[in-house]
Amino acid sequence: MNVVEKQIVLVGAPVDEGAGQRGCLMGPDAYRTAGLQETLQELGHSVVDHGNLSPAEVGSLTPPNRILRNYRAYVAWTRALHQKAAELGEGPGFPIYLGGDHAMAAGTVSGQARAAAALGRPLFVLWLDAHSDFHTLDSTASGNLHGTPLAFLCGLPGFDDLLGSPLEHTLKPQNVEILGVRSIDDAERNLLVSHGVGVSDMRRIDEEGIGTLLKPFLERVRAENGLLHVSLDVDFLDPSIAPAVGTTVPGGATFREAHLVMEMLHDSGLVTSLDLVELNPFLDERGKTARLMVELTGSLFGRRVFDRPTRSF
Ligand code: EXY
Ligand code: MN
Ligand code: MN
Ligand code: MN
Repeated sequence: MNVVEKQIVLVGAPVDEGAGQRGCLMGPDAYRTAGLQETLQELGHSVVDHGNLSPAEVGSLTPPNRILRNYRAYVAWTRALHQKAAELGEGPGFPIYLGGDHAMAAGTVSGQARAAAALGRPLFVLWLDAHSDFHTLDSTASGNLHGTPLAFLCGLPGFDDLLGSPLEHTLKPQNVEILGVRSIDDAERNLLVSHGVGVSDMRRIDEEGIGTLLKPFLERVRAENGLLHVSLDVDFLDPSIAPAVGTTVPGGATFREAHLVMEMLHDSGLVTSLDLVELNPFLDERGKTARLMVELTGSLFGRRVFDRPTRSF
């Protein structure tokens, strides 16, 4: 398969205040250590590493309630990442945001959505995750803010502090597809249904096949001339192949299901930005998870073992 060269921009987002277990702040350097840049360059892409972002300066803030953990950090990271993603999203490069826990997506995806709007195109989001991350600041029981970004991005109320004003370019819930869920809280389920977000849990994936579920979503992105942001949470994968995450849930995507998703995404040519989130190197086994995430990213950018079946069976 001849690979179309892309200009890839790596952006480190050492965010770990949104997770219950600290450690995701080491994620960006774990990807660098696992050879992400070299893997992409070997495929023929040009890669520039913008280093790690810092959170924005934020004045005093009163959290809306006492349950929320590290609320100020959530605001500070969202503003910094939003600005960076809004800039990169209008440029020629392909941004890969290296996390960092999933709270970072509030900034990366909202910035990409703003850029998409400036380009006059809708932003679609493929959320690969064991969770739906669809809590509001009122519905979360844990107060861990990595459980809320997708609710913010879909325009649910109560998040105005994040960017200092109501989110202007919200995602259309019907342009969001969550694949791989197997741990959703009741409050999230009610919100997902009432907002019409596309959700395919592991049971549906088992019954119908992940490729069968992904295909119509990609066809819709293409039909609507959309841009496609992929947000890949380590816990989408089965813990046996990806242990380095603080919120493991048994029964995740297999090695082949994950590679199939990335290979189909590559072949579609539709993906325009990527988050790699929730890697916690503190919980890894000699870099096993970091290396798998790098291999999966390679599959998204054209890495193949066989271009075509070596023989027709
Ligand atoms: N729904 C649970 C909570 O709100 O605490 C678990 C959230 C885990 C979120 C991780 C990033 O995917
Ligand atoms: Mn997540
Ligand atoms: Mn998750
Ligand atoms: Mn987590």
